Amino acid sequence: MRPLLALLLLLLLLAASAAAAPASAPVPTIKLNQLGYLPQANKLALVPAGAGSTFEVLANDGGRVVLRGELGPAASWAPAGDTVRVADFSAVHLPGSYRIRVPGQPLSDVFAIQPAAYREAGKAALKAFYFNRSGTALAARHAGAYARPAGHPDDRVLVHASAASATRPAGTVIAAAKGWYDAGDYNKYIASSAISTYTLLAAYEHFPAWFGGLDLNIPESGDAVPDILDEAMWNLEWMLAMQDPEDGGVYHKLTNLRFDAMVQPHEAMREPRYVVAKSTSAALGFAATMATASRVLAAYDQRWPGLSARMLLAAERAWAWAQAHPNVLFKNPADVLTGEYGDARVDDELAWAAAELYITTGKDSYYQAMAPETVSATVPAWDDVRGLAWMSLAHHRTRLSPIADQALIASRIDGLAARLASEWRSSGYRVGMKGAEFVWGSNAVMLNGAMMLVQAYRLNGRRDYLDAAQSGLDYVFGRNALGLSFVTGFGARMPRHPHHRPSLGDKVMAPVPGFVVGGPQPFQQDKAECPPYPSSLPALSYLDHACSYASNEVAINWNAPLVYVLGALSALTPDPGSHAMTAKNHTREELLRQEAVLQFDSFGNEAALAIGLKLVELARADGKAVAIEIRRNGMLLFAHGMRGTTPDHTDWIRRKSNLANRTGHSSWFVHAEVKANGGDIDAMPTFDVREYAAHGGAFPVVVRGTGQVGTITVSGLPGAEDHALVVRALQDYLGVAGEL
Ligand code: G3I
Ligand code: 9MR
Repeated sequence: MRPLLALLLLLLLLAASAAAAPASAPVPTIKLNQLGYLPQANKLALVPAGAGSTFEVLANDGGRVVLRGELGPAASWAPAGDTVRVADFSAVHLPGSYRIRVPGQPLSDVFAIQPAAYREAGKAALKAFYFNRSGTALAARHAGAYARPAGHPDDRVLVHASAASATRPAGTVIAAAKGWYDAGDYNKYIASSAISTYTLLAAYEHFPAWFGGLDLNIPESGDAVPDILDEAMWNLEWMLAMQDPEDGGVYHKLTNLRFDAMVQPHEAMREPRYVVAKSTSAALGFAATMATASRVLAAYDQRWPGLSARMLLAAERAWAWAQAHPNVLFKNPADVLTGEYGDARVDDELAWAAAELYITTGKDSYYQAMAPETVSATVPAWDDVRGLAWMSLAHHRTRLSPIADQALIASRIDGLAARLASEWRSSGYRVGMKGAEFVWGSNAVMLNGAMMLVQAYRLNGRRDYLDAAQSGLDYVFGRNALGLSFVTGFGARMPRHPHHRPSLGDKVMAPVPGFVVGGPQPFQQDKAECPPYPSSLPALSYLDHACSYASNEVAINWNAPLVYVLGALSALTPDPGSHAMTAKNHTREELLRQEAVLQFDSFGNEAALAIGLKLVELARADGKAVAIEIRRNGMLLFAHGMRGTTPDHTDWIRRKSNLANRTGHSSWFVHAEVKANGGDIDAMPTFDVREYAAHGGAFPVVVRGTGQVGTITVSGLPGAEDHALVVRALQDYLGVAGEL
């Protein structure tokens, strides 16, 4: 056959199979994370019960057995009606590709263990936001095969009767351009935008080095701003336009009267678009997001002059509107049939907005308005955002004013994580979700749960919280009842027919990559429009069919926690070969020995410069970003913040070096001491955590015969790694060989 003809036939065949009912890929018997694992992560796979009691991990090249293990006890998981045993192969660290073998079962899929396991997926999950941009053409150089003309410019939007005001009567034309399409539809809603945009901003705020290093190949790539923030800006600009300049109120959504047909954005532009009614939930979600953005973007005032201040003003005006209109709940007007995002309770939005405004402004009145003792912590969702308040307070805890109840913040985060981790430990599938939590967007329930577990791990370093978060990601990438990676474009088996208008309307076979689909849930709200579901069990009630908006749609507020968790696990899971691994296990005596050996005969400006530059060089070689300060008798001799570091690191340096100055020891030594004595490093009785941080990274500069004259301090990595970096630089400078 002529090659061209063969290609044509192949394309026809592929097209036919895409249009037909979805072919159900066989469910693998051994279920694992199809994206792979980080070398030092907890690594679990699921094996059907009754399949024997041992497993082996085989190297994929040649089948050498690298691990033999016992399967865990058979355990059931009601949401899937299944009983399984767990293969725990965490002990395999070496990067490579592997399979799992269980006697009598087909071999598992090939999976990888590698340090960058989540980098490409993290980039794609972020790039998905770019692919959902409204009001702009996607050029081939950025979008490849998914290039498309612009849709929905929204430069002429009508004020709907429900949103009419004296200065903007019904029919007034306003502009509210840019923003992301919400999901598989082409509308834009403040509720989902708020939690999504916040989650991206928080991802950067918490892990600036990891996220700051991602090049997304979007139009703004290469400017002075990390791509993740440029992408967030696309939606923030739209959100700003959703505020009525007259009274500070915020429109609930910008939509057609009814959903567009299942066509490409530029083909769907005949319907008029409206801003629809203001609501309290929109004003508060807007206030929280703008307060966060004002804080995170403050460092980029040169790029966007005055923007940070303008956002804070917008946030405070929206807050004031909500104070004056505390209970305007949104309902779709009779002629509007698009997504409602109606929310019966706004106390959680109020707590969240108050918390963000408190953190950004430092005004105690906002803390009081939050009434924190009345606010519980739950897994975030578009209609329940109180968990975000705790997440932000926990991240900023050391810089809060004295009014903040530090113990309450820690206990809310830990209490939620403890509940999720206990469910994780006892569930057959080793996930933190019960049957009742399988609602529309169940995958995002899993991912937001993982995001909250990450907060607890960051707070108290309990490894089981990190492991439970990892399990949430494993579930989404294939360790689930369907054996399916729920993210388009990633995994051995993945959704091919998401409810996503751009994916359906384009000429490309594969859906736009990087989107997590909603996932299984038993209510099947779309069943009148779909072929029968294969099961009504919560974790099996799923259709890989474009009809299925209730189980197979994509949405910005589901992708945002995917982005967060991919980055968080990459940044937090200890790095193998890194110096951290050795530093972590040092005894008290060994840490004291470092201090005794790494002393100077003299310490001047040149020494500080050489050591500072050495630190930069070592960090660079490891692909890490750190901030560094070296002082002698209080005077600054060297300071540098590598690309990806933030003012937060400067504050860590201040507090870690305070501790080294006060105690005469490395801050990592103090950390180890406090832990060994059963203390809480974030609530030390003798040290105010606002002034002192017992985390590794500050090392005393001791001149023999004189005593301590200064400090060398690094921030940006987990404490053990910051400390180990300083030790390595000092060894190098002082010529001290061997393991220290
Ligand atoms: O929480 C209750 C649960 O307690 C109850 O047992 C269960 C069964 O009634 O329902 C649960 O509530 C569901 C809720 O989602 C949970 O978040 C509602 O039934 C369900 O209708 C609701 O679905 C929302 C859906 O819109 C329909 O309004 C989704 O949350 C929401 O993510 C989705 O958002 C849509 C937009 O409207 C339009 N754009 C696409 C987007 C994604 O599908
Ligand atoms: O495409 C719409 C999707 O974004 C929404 O989540 C979903 C529920 O509100 O509705 C979808 O639109 C469908 C509509 O509700 C019913 N008729 C068919 C539409 C496209 O499948």
